[in-house]
This record gives sequence, structure tokens and C-alpha cells, in this order.
Amino acid sequence: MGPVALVREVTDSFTRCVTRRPAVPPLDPKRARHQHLRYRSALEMGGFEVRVVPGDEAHPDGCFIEDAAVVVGEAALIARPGHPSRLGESGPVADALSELVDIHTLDHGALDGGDVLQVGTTVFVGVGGRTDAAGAAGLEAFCGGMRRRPVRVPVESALHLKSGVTALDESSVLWHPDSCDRAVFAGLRVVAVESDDPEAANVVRLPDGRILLGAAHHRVADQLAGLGYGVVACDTSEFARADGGLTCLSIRLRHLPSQSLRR
Ligand code: CIR
Repeated sequence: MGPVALVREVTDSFTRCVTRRPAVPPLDPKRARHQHLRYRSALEMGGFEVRVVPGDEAHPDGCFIEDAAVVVGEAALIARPGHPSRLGESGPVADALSELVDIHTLDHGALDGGDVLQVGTTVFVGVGGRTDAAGAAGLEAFCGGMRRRPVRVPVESALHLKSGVTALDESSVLWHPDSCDRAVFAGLRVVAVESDDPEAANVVRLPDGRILLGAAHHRVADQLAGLGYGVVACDTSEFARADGGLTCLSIRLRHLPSQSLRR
């Protein structure tokens, strides 16, 4: 089957999302839902089949579904979110993933999917923010069975590794200078965004090869177009107010078996 993206409904409790700074005015679930629909459409137009996981009012941050699991090839590792209020989000996500891939579960430590960046066969894991050494070790053990090379990356100021660096293709990353040490990406092409645009490097690679980026980041759109990438913009500003970017709103499964027996 083709590429699938899982997204999760925005709940009324979205007003109570974890935020690094108080949200003023309060977070707006209606506006977030509107933006979420546009985001889903952009994923579909780019070649994903979108599946929607029901929301749970008990978990305001559940729509940031990326943090709940890491999919590598045809297996998923159910994560253990690093913020205590987010523990317990993963049940319905695991149910949805179990229709598509094999399920493994991290049994200790802290790991957020937003800290895991896959580029080709390398799996970078950001450690120091929401993900700790035990969570990274669990991911490394999981990767070992999947013929992937895990690489730990210290994360200091960003919420997640992918807040400031994401993949453009199988050998290129889009990187913000404050996100992490550029040297960890030796051997890959590193495209740097302007240092005054910290959220600009969080983009989603669509199955059709285009790059989905935040609507406010015009300079990056021009930069990527100049490098030959097709770009498509999406406004997720209400989610940005809750510290979420484009990647965190979906779990993307790119390489599913041609015939899924689990459907
Ligand atoms: C949180 O603080 O956990 C949420 N409000 C935002 C999570 C964003 N996730 C991500 O960037 N992967």
C-alpha cells in the first residue's frame, strides 16, 4: 500500500496544552481544527492517505501525534513522552498503527517522536530535552533490529530535535543553527535557514517530493525553490503557539508493504 499519515483530532481541551510560555490570548481549538483540516488536505495532495485517530479530551496535546510513536520501516516503537502530562496518550495511536505495522513498546526512559529524525538509513535521536539517555537506548535497541544506524545528538535549547532540523530528502537536511551541532550531519547536504527564523526548519517531506512548510516562512520557501524543491505552504500558527510545528501533527509511514495484511 502507499504512504499513510496518521493525524489525531484536536480536542476542546486543546486550550490546556503544555506551553513553554503562557498562551495569550488562550489557545483556540476552533482555529486549530480549521488549520488541521488544511494540513490534512496538504498531506493528501502530497500523496499520503490520511487516517484520523480519535481525540481524547484527557490529553490536550494528543494532536501532536508524532511524539507518541516512532515508525522505522515496517515497525513502530510506542514512545514514552517526556512530559508527564502526555503519558497515556499512546493507546489509540498504537491501535491505529497496529493495523499497519508491527508494534514494539518502549518500557522505560523518556522518548518523544519529535526527537527522532530519519535521513536515509540513519536515525538521529535528540537527547537532553524531552528524550533522555534511557529512551535513546531503547530506540537504539529497536533500530538495531531494523538495519538502521542510530546517532545521538545533544539538544539544548529546542523543545525537540526536529523543532530545528528536518529531512528534505534521503541525503539532505534543513537545519537551524541553534538546533544542534551541524557536524553530526557530516556526509549529508545541510541547508541552513536564517538564524532569525527558528521555526523555519521544521518541514514535512511529502511523498511526491515537495516540501510542506509553514506559511510564515517565505524566505525558506524561496531558498528551497531555488534549490529545485517544489514547496507548499500551510498555516499551523495556532499549533505553533503550543510549541508544535508541522512534523509533530502527523506520523508518516512511507514504506509500507505493498499489500498490508493488517487492514
Ligand atoms: C508539548 O509541549 O509537548 C506540546 N505542546 C507540543 C509538542 C510538539 N511536538 C513536536 O514538536 N514533536
